[in-house]
Amino acid sequence: MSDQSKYNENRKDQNLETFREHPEEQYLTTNQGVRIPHTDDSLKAGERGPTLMEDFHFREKIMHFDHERIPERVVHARGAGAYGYFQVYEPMTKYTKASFLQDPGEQTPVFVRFSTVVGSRGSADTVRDVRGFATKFYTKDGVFDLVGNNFPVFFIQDAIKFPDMVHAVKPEPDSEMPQAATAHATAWDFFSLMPEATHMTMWLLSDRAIPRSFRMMEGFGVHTFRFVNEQGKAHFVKFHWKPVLGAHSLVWDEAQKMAGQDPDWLRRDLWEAIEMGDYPEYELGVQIFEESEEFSFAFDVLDPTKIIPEEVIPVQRIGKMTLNRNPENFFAETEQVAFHPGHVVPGIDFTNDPLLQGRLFSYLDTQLIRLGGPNFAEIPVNRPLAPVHNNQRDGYMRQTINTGKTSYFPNSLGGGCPMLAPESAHGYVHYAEKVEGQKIRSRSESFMDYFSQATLFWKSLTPPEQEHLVEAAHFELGKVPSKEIRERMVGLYEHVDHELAVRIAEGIGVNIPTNNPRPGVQPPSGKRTVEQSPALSLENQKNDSIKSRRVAILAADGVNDSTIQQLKKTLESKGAHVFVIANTLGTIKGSSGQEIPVDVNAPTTSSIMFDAVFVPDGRENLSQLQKQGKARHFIAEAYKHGKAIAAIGDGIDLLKHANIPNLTLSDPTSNGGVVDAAGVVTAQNVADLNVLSDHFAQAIAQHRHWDRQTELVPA
Ligand code: HDE
Repeated sequence: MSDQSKYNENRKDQNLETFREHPEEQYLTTNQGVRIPHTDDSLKAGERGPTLMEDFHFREKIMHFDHERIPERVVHARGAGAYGYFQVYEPMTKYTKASFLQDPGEQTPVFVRFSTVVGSRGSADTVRDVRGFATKFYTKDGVFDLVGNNFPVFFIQDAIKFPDMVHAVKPEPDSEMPQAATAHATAWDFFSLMPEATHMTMWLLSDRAIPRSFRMMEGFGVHTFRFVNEQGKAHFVKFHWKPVLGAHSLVWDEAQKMAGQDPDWLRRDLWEAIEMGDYPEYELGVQIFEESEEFSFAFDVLDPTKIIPEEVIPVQRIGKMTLNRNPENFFAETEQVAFHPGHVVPGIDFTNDPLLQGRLFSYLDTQLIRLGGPNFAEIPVNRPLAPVHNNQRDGYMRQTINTGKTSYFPNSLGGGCPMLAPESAHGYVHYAEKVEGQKIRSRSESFMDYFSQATLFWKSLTPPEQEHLVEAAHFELGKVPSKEIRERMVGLYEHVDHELAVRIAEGIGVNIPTNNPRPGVQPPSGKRTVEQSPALSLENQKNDSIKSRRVAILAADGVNDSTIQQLKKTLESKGAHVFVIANTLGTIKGSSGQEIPVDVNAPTTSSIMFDAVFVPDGRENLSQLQKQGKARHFIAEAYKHGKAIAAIGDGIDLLKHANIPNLTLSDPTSNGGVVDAAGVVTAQNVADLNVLSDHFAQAIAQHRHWDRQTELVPA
């Protein structure tokens, strides 16, 4: 097979090219292709007279504009997408016949859309919310959509509760407030009455709900699915996405400020990373287990409010996805992409998870209202690369010109075509699961342990992560006027962990209810689970790289330019991006007289846009920076947010003027050496710059340093 014909990442790109419009060197035309010489004035009867009906260009232009909008997604309205490809590491033949999981030499094109859930299309990116992580694989055997989230569990167990849940979390219906947030009465009213949501609310209150970047976020298929192999044997499988950069989060203060300073933070980060060649990468992970193990766990594997701890069933990393191309048109691609958990390919099948089963209806249905009819699969981004032949016909906006006389099966006039595909020709055969039962509207008792995994989550966090969770609860529940609701929530958290409940109650003016029966059942004893799962803590994530991290250098005239150059060189060689920030754009003058280009001017930025900050030496530089409240605030805020900070020589003076109590800095009387105190890296002697740069890089890779006293920092 030649490289050209091999199934590879370019396939989808080539397929899209048929639909692209390129305006370069072209004349302006109407939709009918008639060239237009003038588009600034409508056709009128006299210069000051009425516009004429016959102005077809005017009518078409306005008509099209009037109809530019389609309904936004009822949930996950705000999102950002990217193209890329997936490659499996080893054939997964033993478990699944899915074609894209067989050949390590093959690249399967993908389109991914990341999203927030609650906010509308124009809302901010950094709100406290779940993030969607939906992947469309254009496989040889048709489209497979893995429509996941960045949390491995969900609020509810049965799809029939979804409209209630979404109505509760969305802006309240009378005032349409608040935007894009769960910190309001109806959300917590609902959660407080739905004990099954308790586990998910813990994730929502945790740092996972404010990711640093879509590129540093895990993804989860949530439900248990099935892998089915050539022999028809099935295994259960849970899907995970593991970001190669590790999973990292913002802090809440930063997230809130960012919503004002750059509401597009996450989509900008994704876009710019791809433009700069920092391609986001995620490994596909699977937890695979035998059907015979279905009842061996202390929870029901069909219950979407439960994880299978990685310490019970390890996550095998089976392949890697690389995102390497931004869309060319947001509406055509990111807005019109239509995901559906029911888009599966041979080798992947469903389970009876009642949330999954309900989703199988909802996603197809929602496309009808959103995209205007049943032909949405013909929209370029949605088109499979596998050929499509069937007897479905017509409908709004039909693109395909089906040839021939027959649109029914069986037929003889059309030679029986399109023919039925036997399993050997990759026909999809549903897994023959044995099912029987009485019609019954109720829930299995095996779904009714609502708390033990919320406890597992709490116990798996480190103390700083626990503190963030408690602070988040103070914020979220602090916005709930009803004392009864706040008290009910504390009552639920009391069943998770007494200390958790006490700490939350302290901040929101309620006591733990005295009459607080535990709803549901206790988990069965003697079955597989763990007391603690280190994999749940973000602090156990990979922190060995500073790739694509943003480092600010605060500078003014008189800065030591060779310090800047050297530090830049070291950090950029490790993949970071370094920005010189000064009061104005243009250039500043270095101490050697050299002009240094300014990358960002101070009025447009602040510390929250960076992962780390460096203050170089230079006497004049320092005397200017010390007079700038913004520069001092930059340091204090970065300190408060746990970020790596470094300064050398007299640059250290700015740290002293940043109002940070009890800072440990390198000793001015010592001859040399680098001090690294909780991610604040300093050296008096400029000759130590190389050692300092290495320490600084390690501090940046740590992501955040929580072992600091930040309460008194005024930022
Ligand atoms: Fe969704 N969800 N969902 N959801 N969901 C939609 O489909 C729904 C659920 C998820 O970037 C909608 O095309 C129901 C879990 C993502 O285009 C809608 C239930 C998970 C996206 C819908 C759930 C998700 C959606 C809205 C409960 C993680 C955005 C627009 C049974 C595993 C996809 C659309 C994109 C979007 C319904 C629960 C993930 C209305 C009924 C659990 C990532 O069909």
